Amino acid sequence: MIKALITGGCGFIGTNLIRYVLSTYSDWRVVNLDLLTYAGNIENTQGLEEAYPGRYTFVRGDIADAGLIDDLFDRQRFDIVLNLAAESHVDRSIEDPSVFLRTNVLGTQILLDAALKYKVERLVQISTDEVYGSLGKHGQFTEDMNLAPNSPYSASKASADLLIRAYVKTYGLDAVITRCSNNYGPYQFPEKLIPLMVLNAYEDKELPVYGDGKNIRDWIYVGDHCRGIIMVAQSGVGGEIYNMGGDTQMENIEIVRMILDYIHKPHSLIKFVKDRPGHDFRYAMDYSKIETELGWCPAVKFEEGIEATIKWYLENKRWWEAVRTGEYMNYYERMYGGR
Ligand code: NAD
Ligand code: TDX
Repeated sequence: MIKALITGGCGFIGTNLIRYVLSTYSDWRVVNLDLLTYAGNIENTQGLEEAYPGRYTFVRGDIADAGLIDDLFDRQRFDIVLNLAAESHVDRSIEDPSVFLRTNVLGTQILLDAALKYKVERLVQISTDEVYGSLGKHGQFTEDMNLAPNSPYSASKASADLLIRAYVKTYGLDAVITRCSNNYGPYQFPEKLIPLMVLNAYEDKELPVYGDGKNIRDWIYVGDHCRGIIMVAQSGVGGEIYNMGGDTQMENIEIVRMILDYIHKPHSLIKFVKDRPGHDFRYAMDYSKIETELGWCPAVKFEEGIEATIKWYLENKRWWEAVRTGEYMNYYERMYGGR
């Protein structure tokens, strides 16, 4: 049996990852450590204890709580740690960077210390394309590029990546970093572009597009990312970094129009609003390293993935009504009211 700690397992990617691991690898046991912040939803993993007896456990806790982490690692003796716990939304990091530093930087360092102390065989850090900064019209990010983060969120993720490099070099920790482009799919919190636009379109609300809508992201279906994370965990080389991308560069406005067309709503719902400060223009990933070395490439075509995702939101109204709490409504008003 492989004993894995997955942090942030009640969030978007974590939920998809845990479901993928439990259903695909019968020799993996998973402990999910999640603080259940506004972005974490215990309902996402409901039923897993019963569906996979003895293979899934939930622990509520903070990766930045050194005492709790030490105790958990001491009791569980993990073989592998996959760190997805994070504050993940750029706009929130612009409002208040402090919690991003606490969770994304300090929390990672506490996990690294525990991994060293309890001789974890491998730690996988789930990082992001945003650490490389922004591209102009041409080119792609490669793993050897300098880090040039532009938001407090991406700066916190880049800081964690640098800490990992230091723990590999200084203490000989076996750690690998994955850097992936924008994910979409089921269970994504409706503060991010795609679910926010789907729900607003469904409810005939305005669709707030930042700036001129011409910023470009490279979209990947979350299942492809999860498959890549496990490949890196199993076969990646310690100390290395692996980019993943979806081969789908699209302007935000194109995606918003696609969503409206799919739900049969008019383009007149689109509202161009004040741009995000420091808004990165374009991300694009060169994933040839993981393709050549580990045989990974994205499998889900955007047209299929986006259709399945929109369908999931339309069929899971109860899920998104429950996550749009008072906190969410306040956030929405602060972010978009009068913008
Ligand atoms: P998310 O915001 O949906 O989920 C984050 C989860 O972490 C939540 O369940 C939350 O409760 C938990 N969490 C937050 N702070 C915690 C703490 N201190 N201790 C324990 N748990 C805590 O995020 P996501 O989109 O699923 O992203 C997961 C990871 O993948 C993040 O590290 C993010 O940087 C990275 N990533 C995301 C994307 C993307 O497009 N969403 C792309 C590349 C990389
Ligand atoms: O209301 C909106 N209007 C809008 O035009 C929102 C929420 C977003 N946007 C634009 C901003 C971006 O150009 O859409 C694009 C995507 O925005 P987000 O969904 O906020 O994602 P992004 O900022 O690209 O970051 C995402 O990808 C990398 C994730 O949130 C990160 O966690 C991940 O690391």
